[in-house]
Amino acid sequence: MNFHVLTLFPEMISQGLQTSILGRALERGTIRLSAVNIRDYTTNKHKKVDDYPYGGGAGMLMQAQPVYDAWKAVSEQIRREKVGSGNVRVIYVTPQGKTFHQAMAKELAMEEDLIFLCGHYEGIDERVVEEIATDLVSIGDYVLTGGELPVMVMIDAISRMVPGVLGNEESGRNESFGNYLLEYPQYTRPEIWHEKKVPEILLSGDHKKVDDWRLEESLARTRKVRPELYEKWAEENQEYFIRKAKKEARARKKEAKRMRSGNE
Ligand code: 6GU
Repeated sequence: MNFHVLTLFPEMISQGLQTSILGRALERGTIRLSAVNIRDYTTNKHKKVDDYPYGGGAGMLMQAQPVYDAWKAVSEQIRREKVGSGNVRVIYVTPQGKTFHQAMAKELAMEEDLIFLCGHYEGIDERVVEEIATDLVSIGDYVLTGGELPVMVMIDAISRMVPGVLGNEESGRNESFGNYLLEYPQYTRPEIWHEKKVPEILLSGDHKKVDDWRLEESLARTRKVRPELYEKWAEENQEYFIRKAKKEARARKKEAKRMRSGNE
């Protein structure tokens, strides 16, 4: 996966993503990252890239020319290095976009190249956005000073869906949102900490019981904190509730039988 980021602050992107798991993926070449400085493409002799908005209003806007030329240079470079690759998606990160989510990360992880465009100041001249952006994406309902942090968030989420980035292939799948559920609580050594003991069942070695316990914890957590996610899961997993009801009925029957035999 090749990430290309058009930004006024390239060092923020390259420094922000070279640590830990993504740092290792970058070293290995599982993902590649190039942060392109939009300012390098301005034709203005003072290197200016912004100007006042027509119609007035607060702040400055990024001008179309440097953004367009930076995009063009990157697109041409991608085309030169690839054989017959189709149009590369250009993701403009903006609070005006659709909200980013896990399924989007998974889908974008299937692309060979992705171009991200970071706005700054009050945004970018609409005409260049219309011309080059294929997707408008936000990371949530709050306003940030620029698109760099959102881009790093998206690149992180997308990268961990790229095969080979996570050491343990399992951890990409079996986790929050992959199946609408929040993850269950986890514990590591020591067994007792601040007088709190690790739940007994996790020490039992009974994998079936551990899995059941974890699912119950996930469900309880999700239902409490994210009821809308819980409802979605419940809708798609009705057989789980049927199985559970049957199991409980069996347990009641067994208990009743035990009580009867005890009374005899
Ligand atoms: Cl993508 N950009 C900015 N500037 N602010 C945001 C955002 C993006 N997503 C949420 N807030």
